[in-house]
Amino acid sequence: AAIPLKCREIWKRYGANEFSDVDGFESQFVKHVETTLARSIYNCDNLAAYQATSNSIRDKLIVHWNKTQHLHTAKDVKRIYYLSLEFLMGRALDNALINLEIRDLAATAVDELGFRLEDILEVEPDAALGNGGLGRLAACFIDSLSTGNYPGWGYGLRYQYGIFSQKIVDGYQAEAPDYWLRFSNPWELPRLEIQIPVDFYGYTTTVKDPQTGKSKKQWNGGEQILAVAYDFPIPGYGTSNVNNLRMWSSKPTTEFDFQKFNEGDYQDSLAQQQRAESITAVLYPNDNFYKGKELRLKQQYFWVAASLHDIVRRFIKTKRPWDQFPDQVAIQLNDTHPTLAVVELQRILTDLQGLEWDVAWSIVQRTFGYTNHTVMAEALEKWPVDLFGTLLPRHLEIVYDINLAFLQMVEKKFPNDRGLLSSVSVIEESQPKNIRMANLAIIGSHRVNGVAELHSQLIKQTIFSDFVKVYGSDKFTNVTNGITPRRWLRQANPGLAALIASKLGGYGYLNDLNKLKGLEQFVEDPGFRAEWAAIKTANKTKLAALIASTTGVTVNPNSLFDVQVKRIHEYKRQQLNIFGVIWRYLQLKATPKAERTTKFVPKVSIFGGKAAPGYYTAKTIIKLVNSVGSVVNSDPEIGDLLKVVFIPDYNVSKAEVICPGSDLSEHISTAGTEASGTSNMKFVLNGGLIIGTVDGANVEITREVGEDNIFLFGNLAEDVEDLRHEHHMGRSHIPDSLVQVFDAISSGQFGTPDEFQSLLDGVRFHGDHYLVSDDFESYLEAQKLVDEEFRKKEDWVRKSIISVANMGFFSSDRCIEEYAENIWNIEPLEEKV
Ligand code: B1H
Repeated sequence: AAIPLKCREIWKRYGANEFSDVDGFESQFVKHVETTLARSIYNCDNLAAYQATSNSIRDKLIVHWNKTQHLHTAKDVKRIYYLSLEFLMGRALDNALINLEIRDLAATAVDELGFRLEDILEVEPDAALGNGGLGRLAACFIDSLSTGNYPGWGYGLRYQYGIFSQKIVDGYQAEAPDYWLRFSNPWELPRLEIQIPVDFYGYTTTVKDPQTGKSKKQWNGGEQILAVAYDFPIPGYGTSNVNNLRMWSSKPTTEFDFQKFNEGDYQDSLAQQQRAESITAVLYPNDNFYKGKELRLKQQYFWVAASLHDIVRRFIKTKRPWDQFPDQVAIQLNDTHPTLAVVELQRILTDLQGLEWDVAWSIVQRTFGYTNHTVMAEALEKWPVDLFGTLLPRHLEIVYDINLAFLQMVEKKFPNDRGLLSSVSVIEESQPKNIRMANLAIIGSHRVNGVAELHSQLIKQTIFSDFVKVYGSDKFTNVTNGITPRRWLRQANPGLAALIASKLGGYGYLNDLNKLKGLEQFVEDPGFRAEWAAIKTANKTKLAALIASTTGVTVNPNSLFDVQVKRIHEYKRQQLNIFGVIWRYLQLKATPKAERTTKFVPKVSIFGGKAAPGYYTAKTIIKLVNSVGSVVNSDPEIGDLLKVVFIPDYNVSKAEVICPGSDLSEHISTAGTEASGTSNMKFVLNGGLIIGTVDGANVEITREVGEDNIFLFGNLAEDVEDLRHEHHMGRSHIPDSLVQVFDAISSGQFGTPDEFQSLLDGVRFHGDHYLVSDDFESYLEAQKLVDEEFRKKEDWVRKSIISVANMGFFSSDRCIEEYAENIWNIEPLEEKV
């Protein structure tokens, strides 16, 4: 109901007004302490100060959020919806202060109120609703959507537990729950009135449409669960545009099973309802690995159904004809996890809205785009047909109909090609049968993109080559990943960001990252280089403090900090790194004391990352790193020449300390396995150099920064297949250096060798799938070169500056522009304030 005209004057007069100076902030802060938190000057600790600060900033965001949403509705713009099962956001407060450009103001205000901003920021728990690169990419993308003034929403799940917190006990990983919602979360707006019913199970029937007289299919769901919306406002930088990230939480319906009640089973009927909450209870902790669990499929459908219902409802309000749906709505599938959306939209359009199949299908295809993030077989989603059909009986019928129409099209184009049909079919005719979600995503989308040039080429040549045959190669494209410079430079590295701003005439480069190129003209300025180097040292000192507080190991910031932080996975090859560290240790010990410092640069080898709880080999690698660390770090002969540490519980906020503090970082996946990598970009943007294989985005980083500024090694993707074949034919060659490393481990030099045996045997006897033996020597060579270059201090700084100057391409702002132009067909719209 609209407010009567005569009343609106009062509304206008008292409409929410935002603070714009220190006084204004302080008054909001105190108001929140006293009313929102019901605390006072006498019991305001850092937690309360964090909450009062966050609530004050959030109020400001909401004012902009409302204006932005109103504008988008009024202008009836096309929106992009980014569907991702993971959003690895990290902390929100510092980021909001930076994007709103009120960080200094807030720092002054909280200081005047008796607090330190740094302490307040540390109170915030990470929103860790993601595993690794895929989830963090989604977080960078929504930041760039807002910054670029694109009308864009994210849709995800509000897990009560994010990725587990990692403890190291006795050198082993132990998992503990991440209860990030322990205190109320000021960054979310519960929309308890938005409750969308989602059905599961049940059966299908054929009914007669009373209007048309035609018969049609109907799904009679068996179990109903409610999706409740929680909204996270996403501020952009240099704009007042605030987009929305909507996260669904599951809860029981208020429907009550009276039949059970009458049977006297009140307790049980309530208990069953409570189980509804388990759907969004926890994030699955697997990175790059598929596991066919029913609850996971339930999560996927729950999320997709609620999101599409929301999107469709918003479209219906515009009163446009259905064929304009793709002109108003673009939906991006972040991996295959939301592929059910293809089926659900087809169901909504046909079963519920009464559109003809072909008309509906054309709308579906024009709406979706699909991003592939991996070529590794073990990560590709395939749902058993039986499981799928039990949970979603109507959707299974639709999948079969989609597939039938598709295969008929293929058969017409390529008659009698059984091999082609069986490879592109959505159904894998195995025992038991599976639904190949990637095939469904390709068929249901108008565009498929990979996440780096090499990877986008590989998907066309390998896993999706038969689809290139069917559709031609224009359907396949590339959008190389990127990162947001707000969080990954300004927030993580305020010192470097300020130095750059002083040279480039302010912080304008933060949303126009190609401006970094202007730094090149200062490379030969010794004063500038000295400042650059001093900032790196300060950041290393900060990292050393993190290492000391989390591992108890003291490291010298003058050493070379060599970092590998990312999920622990055989394909990422932390084992190659630690074998190299052992080799270095053996060499050090074998070198006469007097010669050690001339031959070796003092080095700290820094590891971090989580292993999936069920991934035995990954956990063994963590144990080996810690075992090597405890031997090396306590060896009095070695001292500062080598330290080995494993930083526990690697997460976004730790990455913000680690990336700026590295001299060298390792991105050493078996060629062809790391689709892109994004931490490689974060390290280089913070003035670190990288050692890496010719894989993923390393290739494009090399192109941008120049071959002289990166340490590449190893076999190429095109040779991997042949090398694996050689191993399987029993023609493996373990280089002598690696034999010595294995002997040292087997001799018990790093603790009980039994538990490491399988790790070594994987290389020696089981085909060395990740080609550790093939790349080991080349890796050691590259590391040797690193030592030599690191000694030339001034040249190293030059490399660092030139690298940063050429990182403009890797801003996620550029990614979003490319998606907008080539996939979403969407324009930015800026609110003029
Ligand atoms: C990436 C995943 C992934 N690729 C399945 N695939 C998951 C697959 O929970 N699951 O089932 C979770 C994650 N994640 C990463 O995506 C790639 O390995 C990186 O190379 C890439 O940079 C990143 C973003 O594109």
